[in-house]
Formats: sequence, structure tokens, C-alpha cells
Amino acid sequence: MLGCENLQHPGDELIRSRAEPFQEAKSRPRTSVIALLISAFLVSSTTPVGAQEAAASFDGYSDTGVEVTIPKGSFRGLTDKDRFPEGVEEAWYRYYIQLTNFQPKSSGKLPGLSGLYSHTARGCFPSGPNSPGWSARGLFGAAGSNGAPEGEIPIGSYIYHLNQPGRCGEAIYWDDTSIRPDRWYCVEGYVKVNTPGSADGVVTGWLDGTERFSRSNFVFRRPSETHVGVRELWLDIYYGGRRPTRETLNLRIDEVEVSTSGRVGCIESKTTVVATSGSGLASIASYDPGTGDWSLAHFDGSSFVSKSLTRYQSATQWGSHLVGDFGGDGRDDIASYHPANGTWWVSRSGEFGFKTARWATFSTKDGWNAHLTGDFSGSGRSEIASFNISNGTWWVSTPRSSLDRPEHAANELQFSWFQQPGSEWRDITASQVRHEALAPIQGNANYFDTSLWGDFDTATGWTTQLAGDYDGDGKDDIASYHAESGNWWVSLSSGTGFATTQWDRFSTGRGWSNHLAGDFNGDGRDDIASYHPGSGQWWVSLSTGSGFTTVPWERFNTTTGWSTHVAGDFNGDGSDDIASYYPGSGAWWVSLSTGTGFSTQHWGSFSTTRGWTTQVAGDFDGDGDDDIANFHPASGTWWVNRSTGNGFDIVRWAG
Ligand SMILES: [Ca+2]
Ligand SMILES: [Ca+2]
Ligand SMILES: [Ca+2]
Ligand SMILES: [Ca+2]
Repeated sequence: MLGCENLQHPGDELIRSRAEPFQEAKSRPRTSVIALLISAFLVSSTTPVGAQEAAASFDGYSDTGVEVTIPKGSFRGLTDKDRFPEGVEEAWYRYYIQLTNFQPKSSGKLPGLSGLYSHTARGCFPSGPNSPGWSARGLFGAAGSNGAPEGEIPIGSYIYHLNQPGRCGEAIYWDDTSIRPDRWYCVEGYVKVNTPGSADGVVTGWLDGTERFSRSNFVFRRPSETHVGVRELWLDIYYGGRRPTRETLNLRIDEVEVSTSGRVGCIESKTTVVATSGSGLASIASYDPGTGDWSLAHFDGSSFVSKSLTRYQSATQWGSHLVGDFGGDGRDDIASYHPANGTWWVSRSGEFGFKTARWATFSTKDGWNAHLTGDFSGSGRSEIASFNISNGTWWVSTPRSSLDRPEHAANELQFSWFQQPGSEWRDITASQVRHEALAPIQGNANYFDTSLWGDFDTATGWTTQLAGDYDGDGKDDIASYHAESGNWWVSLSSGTGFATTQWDRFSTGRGWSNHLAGDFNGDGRDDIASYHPGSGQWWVSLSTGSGFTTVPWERFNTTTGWSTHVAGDFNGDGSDDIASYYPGSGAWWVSLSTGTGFSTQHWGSFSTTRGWTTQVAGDFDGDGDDDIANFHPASGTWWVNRSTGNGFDIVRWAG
């Protein structure tokens, strides 16, 4: 079909030509990676890319990726089985996926793990005593189906197991999980085969680092089938079903890794955060899990520069990273959650650089699906609110100084800096330790005091949780949206707890692609703007202090295809606006608040239209107008849209 003579893998018949051999596995300390696939398929150089970057290696998540095409009238896009040297009991995988032209009318399969030993566990041939086998591939649904917003693709797991309801595999869509065109997503999966004779097989799925599905009662093998294990990563991308696709479908895959010794983890997900230092100047903190390095990109008054901040000795398997002034000295610090043992580590910026210490250990390490920063108690320090979906509780971690807790002796503090998970911290001298040990005496915080702030009757189904000061009293609150009912609930902070009441009910519960918090009418109370791609309409829920009044503010002529919407005050008039990026043309449109509506204008365009993974607002040059920073992983570069008040001046960040 497409240069098949060049293909390295039989069966990859629709990968575009010029495939190269697999790259060598990247060195990835602490994760035993037994195979690294794909990083190296070169996509056709005829793929149109912009001229802003010399982008020979543009089309993958990082460097080159695979572009997969399922032609009109066909089923198959990709099939490749990467067998393990020998069967194992459990395995993890991770890949990145970007839907470029993918609006299926029906469901199909995505990569996953399997134990294929004959013709069974696929094609509606279930496992039999003489032909055992199982599979747990990924699943995609028709665009807009199974609760997905219009234009988005619901995903899940497609599982052949011994208790499946019919001859074909069992399709399980992950709750409230869909992916939209144009942006890259990190998909992870895990399978553990059952103990022979027990129903304890596990399938777990994550999207962008967050667990979306887990079940632990599967039976993949019969008591006698001890030889059946996890045998291969099945890189399968298949439409249907029985009928072929009526339209050509395209997607991209990159960064495929499998592991038999723990989660592979995502590369960029949740590793980039906007930091706002005491001076009010926003900067970008970025974490590289390959090296454990934190760096900070900031404006030095004339140009954008980046500098190295600190290095985590234990680079991998962090669950969340947040930036805020946890120490309370006006400098931004980094807080990182380590889900394996439920610990929070804070890298506090001080006179001698960053010092990392354990600040808290959660008694429950599982179930945390949201960590938001804000000043919930009004203390002037950044705090962390964490939501646990196992019981619907909110916990707020408030920075405290051990001066408040006499049992924290100075000696204990000194040693805490040496206790990063995985290794000891080696880069500081004894005098620096002594200096930093004085921090609590000077009133700066050095640990988290975590307490229960709220308890929701409904633990699950919350699709959006946004921090903001919705009643304008100086203490941050949390707004939570429940798509099934269309209800907004706001948890107002009293300073020591949340009081949660219903603030609004949307008559259209589902189909919203974005909810953004901001003070859109400039009255000092945060509001929420919601975009509905089905109608192209923006609705703004204006806070009255005790409820939302939701009114339409704008209608976009181009309803779908937007990859990013960010809130910020781009013209500096005190009311928040919204900037929207359209990767089809590379255009930035800014919807300026008039106080009662949005007026949308074209503010700039990128010549490299696609491949942007992080687009965040902040006043990066300190002139009072919010700007936008954009990360392009293929080139490893940051670009900043500097607001002029009525347009964007697009400049490259150094580094
Ligand atoms: Ca408040
Ligand atoms: Ca407002
Ligand atoms: Ca504005
Ligand atoms: Ca600015």
C-alpha cells in the first residue's frame, strides 16, 4: 500500500513509508523497560508542517512517531505483536496517542496486553479448554457516543475473559473518559493474570496519569492453565466490528513502552506548571522525569531565559506536581505527591537553592484523583486541596511551621532533608542544612497539617473541580461539576472547612468540553465560563456570591476543532478573557470580556500549527496583561504570546 517494501514489521502494512529500525531503549533508571517500540518510525516528509521550526521530526509526541491510517472501506490500521521473552504474571504499558482525523461512526480497538496462544481471544472466538487465551486491548467508541462530548472519542477496555457475557470480548467504557482531536494523550494500562482457581485478575487503565478504570475480579485462565500469562503487547488499531469504516481515519502513536516491574508513567503529563512568584511575575516550572530535573523559564527584563532549579534523586513515579508559595516567604516552591507511599515532598526555594523534604504522609495513599492549589484558609501561603473518590472527601493540607508543634525537634528537621524517596540528598553542605533548619524558627513552614474539610454524599462522577474565590472573601473555594445531573456545587471555604451548596443546574448536563474559572465581569468574585462545542456557545456562570447566574456570552462560528481554551486578563482591564487556539489554522482568537459578553478577535497565528502540548496563561513579562506560554515537545522549545493589549507578539523562549 504505502511503501510496504520499507517496512520493518510484517503486518504494519499501513504505517507510512520510511520506517526505521526501533531506537534503542532510552535509559530509564528505576524502571526496567523490556521493550521500547516505535519511537523511530519516520512519518512521511510530505506531511505538511509549518516553517517556524526546522521540523523534520515533527510528527511524533517527541521526535518521530507512527501515523496510522485506516482507509475508507477498511478495518485495519496497525497490528503488531511484541512478544515478551517469556510469559509474565503482570505487565504495564504506556503509549501516547493523538487523533488527527478520527471521527469513527462505530467502535474499534486500541493497543493493549494479551495472552494469545491460538486463534482465540479475538474475532469473537472465546477461550476454550483446548485453545486458552485472553486479551485486554484498548477500546474506542463512535465519536460523541457513551457520554462523550460531540467530536470526542470515548475510550475504554475490550476484554476477552472467561466470564465475558457473549462470544465476543466485553466492551467496558471508562467512566467520563474521552479524548479530543489534536492533542496528545498519555494512555497507560496494567494487567495481572488471575491466580489459577481464583477470580482476581486485574485490569487498570490511566489517562494522562490519572486512573480511569480498575477491576480486580477477572478470570483469564483456568486452574490448569498455569502456562497462560501476559505474552505480548498487542499494538492493534482496528475499526469494527463487521462493517468497515465509511471515512478514512488517521491517528498518531508514539512513545510506546512496556514494563514488567512497575508503571512506565507519562513523559510530560502534569510536569509543567505556572509559577507566580512573590513579585507577581509568572514563570514556567518544568519537570523532566527522565532526569529528575526541575527548571524554571522566566523573563529577565529583556529576554526569556531558563535556569535549572533542582534535581529529584528519585525521578519517576510521581503522581502530581504543584507549584506555590508553600513556605510562605514569597518564593515559589514545588510540592510533589508520591502515590506509592502516600507522601508529599516539598522542594522549598531558599537562599541556597532548593531543599527537598517530606512534608506529609497520607494515611490513605489510594483514591486521590484531584490535587488543587489555592489559599483556602486565607493564610497567605499556598495550600493543597485533595479529593478522594473512594469516599468523596476533601482534605486540605496547610503549611505549618514546626514552631507550632514542639515535638518537631530541629535535629529531626535536619535529617528530613536527606530522606527523599529512593536516595539521599547530597548537594547541600552542613552549614546550609543548619541554615535551612532555622527556617521554622524564622516562621517559615516546613510541614503540612492535613485535615478533613468536606464530605460529599456523591463520591464519583465529578468531571470538573476548579479552585477559585467564588464569593470574593479572600479565601479560595472549590466548584465541582457533576455531568450526569448537570449540577454545580460550590464548596465555600470558612477558613477551616468547606460548606457545600448547589449553585446552579445546567439544563444540558453533558457535552461541555471546557470549564474555566475566572472573574469574567471583574466584580471580585470568580465565575465559570463553559464551552459547548455542539452549539459553539460560551456560557458564563456569574457568581452572585451564593449562586451562579448562567447566561450566553458568545457563539463561535467554528464550533469544533479547538484544542485549547485558557482564561486570563489579556488586555489588562480587570476582567478575565478567554484565548482559544485552533490547530487547523494555527490561529489564536481572544474573546475579550465586555462585562456582559465576549467580543472575539484574531490576535495572532502560529506557522507550526500542531504538536503543542502545554498552553498556559500568565503575565510572563510583568506588564500587567496576561500572556500565553506554549510548549512544543518535538523541538523542546517554549514560545510566548506576549500580549500587546490588542494582539500577540509571538517570541521564542531561550533554552
Ligand atoms: Ca471564598
Ligand atoms: Ca465575577
Ligand atoms: Ca480583560
Ligand atoms: Ca504580559
